[in-house]
Amino acid sequence: MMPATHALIVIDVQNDFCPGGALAVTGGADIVPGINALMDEFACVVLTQDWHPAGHSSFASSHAGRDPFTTIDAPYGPQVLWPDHCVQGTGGAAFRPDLRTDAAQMIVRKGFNPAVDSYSAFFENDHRTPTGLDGYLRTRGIERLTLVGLATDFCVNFSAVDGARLGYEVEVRQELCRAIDLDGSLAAAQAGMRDAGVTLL
Ligand code: VGL
Ligand code: ZN
Repeated sequence: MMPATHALIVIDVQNDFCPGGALAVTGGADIVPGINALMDEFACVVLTQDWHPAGHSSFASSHAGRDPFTTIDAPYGPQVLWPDHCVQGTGGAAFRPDLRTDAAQMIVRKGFNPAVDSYSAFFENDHRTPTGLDGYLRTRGIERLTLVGLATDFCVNFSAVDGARLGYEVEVRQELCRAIDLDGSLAAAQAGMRDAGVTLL
């Protein structure tokens, strides 16, 4: 067992990010057995769930004439436009059926603000509006985080960097993550995580 101060954070292991889903990440489903096994080692297990209202501002379909995987200047900074995904209450937003959700004590939903995306488990993409996870972890006495899940270069990356900035000791188990890798985004994310003091395993 890991010490009680060490939490496992499982990022967005949802149907839409796995093969067959709306924003499928190559190999996304392959990490589930390893994540399930890792849960047994942690007294604190948190899941995050991408949870967008229909018509969310991060969807290309909400912007006339814009294609998925292009970038716009949102009021809070650059924003990649995605295919419609993880719409609240849909099967695509559900966790992968083989993920051991019962082993988690906390599920953090994010991306529910129609006007602002939220990659990070800690803050919306304005880098200001908290999800509440920091308060949860602090009040449970958590000091160290292991991150796994989808996608390495977006939600895992933003969560890891924010976690390090908030003062947690953060490690990313890359073999239990998979990347979207848009135009070199994986290499950029790895460099950014290293710069923030995140340990890449
Ligand atoms: C994610 C793109 C859009 C992720 C979520 O979980 O990495 N990526 N929404
Ligand atoms: Zn999303």
